[in-house]
Amino acid sequence: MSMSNFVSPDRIRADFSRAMSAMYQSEVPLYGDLIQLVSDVNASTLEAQPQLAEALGFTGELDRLSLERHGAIRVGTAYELAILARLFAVMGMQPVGYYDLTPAGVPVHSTAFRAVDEEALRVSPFRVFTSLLRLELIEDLELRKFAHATLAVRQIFTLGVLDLIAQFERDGGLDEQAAQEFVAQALETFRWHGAATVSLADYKRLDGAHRLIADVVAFKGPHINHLTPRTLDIDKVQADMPARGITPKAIIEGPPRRRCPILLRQTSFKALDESIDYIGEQGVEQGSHSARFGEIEQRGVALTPKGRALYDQLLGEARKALGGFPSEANARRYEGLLASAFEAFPDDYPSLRKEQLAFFRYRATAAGLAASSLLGDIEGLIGAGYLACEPLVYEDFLPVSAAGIFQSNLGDNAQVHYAGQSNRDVFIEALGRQTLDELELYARIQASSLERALSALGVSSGTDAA
Ligand code: OOG
Ligand code: NI
Repeated sequence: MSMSNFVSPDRIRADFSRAMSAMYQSEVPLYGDLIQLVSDVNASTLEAQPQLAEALGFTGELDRLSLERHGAIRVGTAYELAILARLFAVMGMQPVGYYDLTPAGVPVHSTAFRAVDEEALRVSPFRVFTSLLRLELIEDLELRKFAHATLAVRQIFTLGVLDLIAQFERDGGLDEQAAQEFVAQALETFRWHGAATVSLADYKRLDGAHRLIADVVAFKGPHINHLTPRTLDIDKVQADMPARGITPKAIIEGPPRRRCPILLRQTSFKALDESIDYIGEQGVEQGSHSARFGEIEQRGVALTPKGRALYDQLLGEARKALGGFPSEANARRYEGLLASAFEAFPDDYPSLRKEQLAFFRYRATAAGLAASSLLGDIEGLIGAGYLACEPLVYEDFLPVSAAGIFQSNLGDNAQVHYAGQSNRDVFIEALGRQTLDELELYARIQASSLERALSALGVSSGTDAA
C-alpha cells in the first residue's frame, strides 16, 4: 500500500470527534441544548467584539471553534489504558500531562490525549481526559478483589478495533475504508450501556466505596461521561442556562473573569440520574446510576511555569480564605475572594508577555515584511509594528478544576480523604509510555514561531525571546 492512500490521523480524529458528538447528543439530549446555547453565545460575542474575532482569526481558533470539544472517560485496568493509548495514537492523539486527583478525594489519576502540533490542533483540537481508577485505594479487601475480578473479565474493545489498531501500527496508516471502519468500531468503546454487569447489591457496595468506583467497575465499558464545547463567554452561558432548562453547578472552576483570559474556566450541569438494569436473581433488577453530564469551557492563554506558579498561589490563597470547598452556600463569597486574590495577576497582554507569565505565538507583520534592513531587539520590533504576537491558547486541564468537575458528578456524597500518595510511575507503566510535558510543548511552539517570524523579517534570532 502506498503512503498516499492513508487518511491523515488528524482527519480520523476530526471524524471521530464529530461521530462522538452526534452519539452523545442522541444519548443525552440536554447536551444538544447546551451546544445550541454555546453557539448562540459565541455568535453574539463575536458580533459584539470584532477585535476578538480578528485575534481568533490570526491564531486559527475561529475556524476550529464550532468543532472544539473535549470529553472524558474513566477506565479500570492497565490493559485498558494501554490499548486506549494505541487507539488514540491512530487519531494522532498523545498523552499530555499527568493529573493526580487523589488529594482532592477522587480515586483516579489521569492524562489528556490530544494532538500536539499547531497544524494538527487547527484541524481538530479534540481531547479526551482519561482517568485510571486506583483500585488500591479501596480499603475493603474483599470489595477490592471483587472489583479486580469484575474488571478482569470485561472487554471494552471490539475485535474489529483491535485489528485496525494492529493494522495501523503494522502499515503506518489506514486507508479511507479502514479509517471509517475504525471510527465506527472505536465509538463502541465509548457507548452508554443501560445494563450493568453486576447486581444492584454489588453496585451499592461499590458506590459506597466511591461513586466513581461503581461507575467504572459496574459497567461494560468506559462510556463517555461528558463532552465540552468551548465558549467565548462562560459567564453568559452559565447565566443563560436556567432559562433553557439546564441547571449549572454553583461555581465556575478556574481563574476569575478577566479582560485577558488565562488557562481554563469550566462549569457543568449536574449528572443525570439514569435508570439501569442490574443483574437480578431472576432476570433484571431496576435501579439507577448517575454519571453523565454536560460541561462548558472557556480557554485563555497558556501560562509559563512562572505564570502557573502565580496562578496556583493565588488560587490557593482564595481557597484558604474560603476555608472549605466552594459550594452553593458560599459561591458568592468565593467569587469575591477569587477576584481579589487575582488582582495580583497582570491583566493585559503586554505585561503578561514582558513579565514572562504567558506564552505567545509570534508573526511578522505586513509592515515588517515590507520594511528593509530591520534592526533592534524584539521589543523594538514589536514597538515598530513589525513583529506581532497573539496569546497561545491553553490546550490542557487543571487538577483542582477537574476535581471540582468530578465533584459535580457525585451528588451529595461526602468528601472522601485518601491517605495514599501520588503514584505516577504506576500510571506511566500502565500507559506503556511517558506522558508529554505540556509546558515544553508551549515553549517549543513559542520559540519556533519567533524563529520563523524573525527569519521572515531577515533578523537573526540571536536575541533573547520573551
Ligand atoms: C473528568 C473530569 C475532568 C475536566 O474538564 O477537567 C474534566 C471526569 O469526570 O471523568 O473533564
Ligand atoms: Ni471536562
